[in-house]
Amino acid sequence: MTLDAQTRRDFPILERIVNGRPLVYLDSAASSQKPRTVIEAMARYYETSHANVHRSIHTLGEEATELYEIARDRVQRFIGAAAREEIVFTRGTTDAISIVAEAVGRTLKPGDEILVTDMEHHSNLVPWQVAARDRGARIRSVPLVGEGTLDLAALDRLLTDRTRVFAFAHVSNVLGTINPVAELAARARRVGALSLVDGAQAIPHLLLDMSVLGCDFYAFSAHKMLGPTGLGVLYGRRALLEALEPARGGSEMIKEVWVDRATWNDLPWRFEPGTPPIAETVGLTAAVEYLEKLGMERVREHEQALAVQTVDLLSAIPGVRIYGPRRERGAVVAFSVDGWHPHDVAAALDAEGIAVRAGHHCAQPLMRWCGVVGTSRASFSVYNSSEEVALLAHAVASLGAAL
Ligand code: 7TS
Repeated sequence: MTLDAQTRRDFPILERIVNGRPLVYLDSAASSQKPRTVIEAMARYYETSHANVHRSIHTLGEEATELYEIARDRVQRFIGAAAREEIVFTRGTTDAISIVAEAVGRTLKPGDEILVTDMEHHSNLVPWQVAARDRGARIRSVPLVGEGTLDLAALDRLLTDRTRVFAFAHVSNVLGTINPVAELAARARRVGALSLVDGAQAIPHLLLDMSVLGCDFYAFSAHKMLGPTGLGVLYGRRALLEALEPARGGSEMIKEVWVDRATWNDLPWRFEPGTPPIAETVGLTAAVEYLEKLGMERVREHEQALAVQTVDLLSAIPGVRIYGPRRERGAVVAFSVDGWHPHDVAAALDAEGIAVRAGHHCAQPLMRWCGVVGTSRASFSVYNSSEEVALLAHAVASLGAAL
């Protein structure tokens, strides 16, 4: 059985009729849909166990705390982290990157450099710009070559003893390029730089193992991996998190407080000030269980096949341009249609019940490299089918014919 045939019925929203057609949801890179188990786990939590965490010794408080901490264990196992202390819950990928950028930012000196790449999402650029701005530090960027892969020769020149952090995407949200994380992290380490990986588009698609990747920090969002919005994860190597002075304060992250000073809590709570998104972690546990049951190898294979089928079908249509590597890619395919603004492509597809994203995809430097203001983009998850890709290709082909 294909993966979509197995999973489809688990996603209630996919039964929707949109503009008179059955919904074809090809925008999972922006946010994936949620299986019933995730929706029900969150509802059940609110109906039976809700209370604040880490503060109340009453039964509900203890149940909520246990569910919250179980989620941490599940995430630790899912990504192959060495210890539960290495899993910090955040509000999302953007928030996870910002936590590191703010903390490292306080230690930057004039002349220090932050290295990024030309394919980054704004979430992995702007927090670094803010961190560097007041410290006289400088942002440098690894250019792209060929179909949109990192220029590894340039990387050799750009990574120097001035580089404090090398921050890069695991999978590009536009090109679908899969970057060689282990190699990039090892190169960063050789010059004494920290490595931070934006895993927003990798976590829903690839089997991850932090012990193999060897990066220092890894950030991702629950809502792109079948889980709820408002929750993300920052993985950080324990010794580094221990050494990092938290930039954000409040309850939960402290041990003892006086009016003018405080001591910090243990990891990972040191980086989790305030009441966290609790129901969302319960939802994430259900999402992780769902993905584990499918098996990430199978997920990867399915989504890769859909992406390759999309590349093949769309690139055969006259006037359609595809961005990014042809074969080895994540679950996204960005494209443009001659004579059509990307928003008009998305609107025309929406009229047929097909949801794709159009615009700059929060990657304006990359759009400049592509030489466009925006693109349309189809992206895939476990519930998408080969038939849906064929419907997309048919609809895109008829746009060309309509000119
Ligand atoms: N990094 C990458 C590579 C992303 O694709 C996204 C979201 C983010 C960071 C930010 O994640 P957030 O959960 O903090 O918002 N990407 C997209 C996208 O491609 N279309 O909509 C959101």
